[in-house]
Amino acid sequence: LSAFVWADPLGLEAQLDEDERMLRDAAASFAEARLAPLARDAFRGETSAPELFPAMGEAGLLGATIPERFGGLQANYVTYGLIAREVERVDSGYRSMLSVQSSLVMYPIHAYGSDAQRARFLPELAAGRMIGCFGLTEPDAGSDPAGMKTTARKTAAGYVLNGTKTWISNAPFADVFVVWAKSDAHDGKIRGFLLEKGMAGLSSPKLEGKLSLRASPTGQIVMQDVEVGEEALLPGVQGLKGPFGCLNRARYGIAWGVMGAAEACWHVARQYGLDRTQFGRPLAQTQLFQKKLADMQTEIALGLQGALQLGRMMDAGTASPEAISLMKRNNCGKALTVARMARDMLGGNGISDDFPVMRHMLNLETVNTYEGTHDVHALILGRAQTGLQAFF
Ligand code: TGC
Ligand code: FAD
Repeated sequence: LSAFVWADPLGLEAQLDEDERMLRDAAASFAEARLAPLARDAFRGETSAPELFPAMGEAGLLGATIPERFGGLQANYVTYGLIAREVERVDSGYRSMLSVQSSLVMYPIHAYGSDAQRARFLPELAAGRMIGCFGLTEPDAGSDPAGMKTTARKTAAGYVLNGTKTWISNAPFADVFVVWAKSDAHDGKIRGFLLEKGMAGLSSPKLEGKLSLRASPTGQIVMQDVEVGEEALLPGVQGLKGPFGCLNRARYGIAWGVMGAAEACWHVARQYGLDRTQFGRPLAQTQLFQKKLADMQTEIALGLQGALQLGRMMDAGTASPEAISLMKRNNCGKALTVARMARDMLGGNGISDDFPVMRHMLNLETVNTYEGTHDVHALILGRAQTGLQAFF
């Protein structure tokens, strides 16, 4: 048998190929050099940093799975997950900025867009010269997006959009808005539209007062008689499977990302326990402390293995939406538990932003809620194994 590697007990590293390791290392260097120095103050000040998009673009982190001819890396889904893990190791808000751009804006334009839409938007979004956001949630339609009220009314020249989207990541500084609306020209079915900053009747006010994900600006998308031409419609999809096709990719990335945040908390707690002495011995030499470390190590090792297997299935085309729900739900819940444990293990210092654990813990409250809440994913899995619908 081999020697035990405490930080990688199930040998994740050896299951990656050379390209995956190389792109992961590049993302880790970027996150450490460019994001880590900003994270604490960004959380404290709730500051927006649109300039991070061109920096992420230059580092090749935006639209990793998009073909090279549109500015992407043409990398596999495992690589996309590894990038999310490295960025979220620093802060979930930065991963949010990245995954909205990649999975919720570039993916639908690539998968459902016209040639003209792809050519116009994808290279700009990949370079971070344009910032995108994704508007599905509304004040009265969160877990149940089928209840949305936003409408697209057909006109001779195109459509007129009316409605309000809320809790929209990147909205306050977005240039491109992927908006989902019920279209009267398509039997009331949900269709996707690409709106652009500056259109008459379109605004995106910032939501203030978030106690979570403060490095990632969140806003509304308010549409009052926004007129668009036919070229704004995403032609390739209709119905809820349009937005859900995007969510599948983003939820998958989150399953990796939250493990990065959890690893950061675990490593900090371990080091803290080695450095701090109480009752004449390091905290790390007490049984309760070691049990917590073992629990963290176990959940993270299992969560990473699950994420990797799901990534291999994504790349092979065998992943199901339910398998994605399983890993998104499990890894968010486990990451939150790890972060709460780490917060406790640091004692009073656990609540200080001199350490990242409480920031991660607060961020993970959002990540456990968005992209389908923990309980909504339980209902998706419950329905899939019983055949019984328990949503309503
Ligand atoms: P249901 O009857 O289940 O499905 C309606 C249609 O949609 C299709 N579908 C999917 N297609 C692909 N992938 C999936 N995961 C899909 N889930 C459903 C389905 O096949 C059907 O298609 P068709 O052609 O037969 O009509 O719909 P329902 O209304 O019963 O849905 C219930 C439920 C709970 C599954 C769903 O609404 C849900 O997942 N709710 C959660 C909402 C959510 O995740 N919102 C996310 C908003 S975006 C966000 O949070 C971004 S945060 C980003 C960041 O900052 O990182
Ligand atoms: P609700 O749906 O009202 O749920 C409230 C509670 O009820 C939850 O605990 C839920 O699990 C529970 N619940 C709901 N239905 C049931 C049921 N049938 N049975 C049992 N329990 C149920 N959305 C976007 O479209 N784009 C974005 O970019 C985006 N970014 C976000 C960023 C942040 C910081 C946050 C906080 C949210 C973001 N969201 C975004 C919205 C997010 O997806 C929603 O908040 C989420 O889907 C939950 O919807 P809700 O907040 O309306 O909660």
